[in-house]
Amino acid sequence: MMKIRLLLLFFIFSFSCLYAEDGSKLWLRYTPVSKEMAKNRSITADAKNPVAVQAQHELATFWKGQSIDLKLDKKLTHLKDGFKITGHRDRIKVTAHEPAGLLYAAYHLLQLQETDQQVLNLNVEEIPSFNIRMLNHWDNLDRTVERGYAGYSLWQWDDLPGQLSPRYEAYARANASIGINATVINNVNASPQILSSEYLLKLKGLSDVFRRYGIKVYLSVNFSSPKILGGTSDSDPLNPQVILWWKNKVKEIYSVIPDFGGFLVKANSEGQPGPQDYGRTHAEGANMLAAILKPYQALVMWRAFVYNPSTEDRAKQAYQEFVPLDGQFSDNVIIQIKNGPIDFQPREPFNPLFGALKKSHEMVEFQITQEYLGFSNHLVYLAPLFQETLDHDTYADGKGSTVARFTDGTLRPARKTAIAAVANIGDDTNWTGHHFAQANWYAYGRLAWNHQLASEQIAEEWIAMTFSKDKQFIAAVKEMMMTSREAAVNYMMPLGLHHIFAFDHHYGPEPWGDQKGGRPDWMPWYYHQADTIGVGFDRTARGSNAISQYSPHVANIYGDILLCPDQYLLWFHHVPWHYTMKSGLSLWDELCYQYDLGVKQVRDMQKVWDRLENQVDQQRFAEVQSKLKIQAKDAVWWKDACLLYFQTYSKRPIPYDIERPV
Ligand code: GCW
Repeated sequence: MMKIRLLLLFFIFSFSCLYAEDGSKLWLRYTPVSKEMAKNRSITADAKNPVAVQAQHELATFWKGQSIDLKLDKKLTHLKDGFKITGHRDRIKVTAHEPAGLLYAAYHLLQLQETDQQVLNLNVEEIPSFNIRMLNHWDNLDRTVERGYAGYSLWQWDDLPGQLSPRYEAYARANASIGINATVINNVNASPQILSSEYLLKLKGLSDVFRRYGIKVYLSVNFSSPKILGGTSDSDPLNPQVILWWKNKVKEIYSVIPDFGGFLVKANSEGQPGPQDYGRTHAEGANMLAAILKPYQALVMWRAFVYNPSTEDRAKQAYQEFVPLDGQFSDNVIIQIKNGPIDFQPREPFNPLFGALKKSHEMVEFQITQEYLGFSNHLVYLAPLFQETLDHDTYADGKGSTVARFTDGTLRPARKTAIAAVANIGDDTNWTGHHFAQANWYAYGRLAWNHQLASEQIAEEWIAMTFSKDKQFIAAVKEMMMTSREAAVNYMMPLGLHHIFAFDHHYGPEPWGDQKGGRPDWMPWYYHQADTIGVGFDRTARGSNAISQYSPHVANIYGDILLCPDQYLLWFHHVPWHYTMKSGLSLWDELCYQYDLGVKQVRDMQKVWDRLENQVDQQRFAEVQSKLKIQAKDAVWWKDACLLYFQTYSKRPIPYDIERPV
């Protein structure tokens, strides 16, 4: 009797484990092939490299076809770390130039299988858009994560290198499955300690795991490390002792991590040290590190996120600092530029540095973690935002000079091209806090691999692999995801409003915020400039003239109130409350309707999700449902707070047909 009871308990336990849908598996839910099927197959690889072996292992475990032959071909340099697949389901040939290409091909095949696509007469050639497809972790050594909303850092520094959490491998595998091949482990507000011998050994523990998945480790470095860690008299990049310290440090890094990727540097930005502390330029600072890293074929990613409290428009400052240095950076330096000129807002026009730097390598930095998008409480699918930036036409080299083509090597040939995004990953069971935030990690990887992919397609793939292959289910969830970014813009800051977030934490609205004695460029009024006449930041020639940093074609459009798209109107113009918009409504009424629309869109998202209850496992259904409730509440909060505040200036009534402020 006892035995039967135990057996029963065991079954119940195994069953609940099998069906526990806590989101930990991400989009990797392949089911292993049966023993029977595994017997008669041939999955061969001509390479013994651990990455190739990993590819073979994935296919051997999950691929339901008959035979696959994985081959490396050193002649196919044009493939980079991409791949070629020919054949049909039961007889497939995969060729790659790099072992990682075989691994990406394996995941490509598994994705086709998992999304029920035909695997007949395959003739696929995939070449990634960027050489380096990178995640930036803003993880601190005490395991807090700056702007992280999914728990503590994944990196368990106290246990490393002796103990390796199984999540390191799961993390690497998830990244490899979407083509991510580089990771910056630590916060750009970097602790010098990361370069200590003790931490380098811990890092070796991580990099040994990541290497099997084709992922290179990079570090954010603090520019004052020589002085703080090495005891040099200063950290002046031209001081021979400082240079020697960095040389020895880099040598030490390579002695433990032979394929180390390079450094990411936030210098002279938001209080971080940098070359300017010693009267040197960003170029002098970057080149010093670049020269030391060059023999190792490593790179310096030098961030252009710089601004200081001054009378100058913050949106103009990065351009002002970096354009005069154009041509001075070494060829293994890449300038890492945030997608917009302010700071990861729900919507920004593109950063004018793209295209303006003619002789420097440049790369985009996105933010996957939702610092300005409701943390991990709001469902906001970010592929449309990423795509919007990549597709922006800068016109810097004439029509078709998109941000993507400037950074992928097409318009500015580069030794290495790259793209980065700030990760949204933490030690939460489901990795990202919100189940749907997993889609943003996924989408970033897919776009970094191929910036021409459509957001819709990426959403379809992700939904099918993460939730269900049911066509109607996919269509409904996709629609919800595709509206979500516009919804967030509408209920937070429509029509080009920006940075009206609560001070410091950036969660809710605080357009009235005015921290006495605080930095003026961190105060919301600086950005919306509401007064009794109107609202918006005048960046035309009458105002800050930020418009002049764009190519004439773009400047003419954004600078002309009649031509400027509504979505950027208040970014570039101070517009009277009574101004007649393209819709025929006054600016004030339009603003009210946009806020109201945002709320309605979230309510619609709730309805869509509620209708899908029977098609989603109970746990994920309930967790997403409760997050959507928070989002709907927050949307109302945003609408009411912003409208009631702006109304103190507009002195106009809120139209009768929108939901009354509560
Ligand atoms: O947006 C700001 C964030 C800071 C961040 C900084 C940056 C890492 O509020 O938390 O610091 O950007 O990108 O350096």
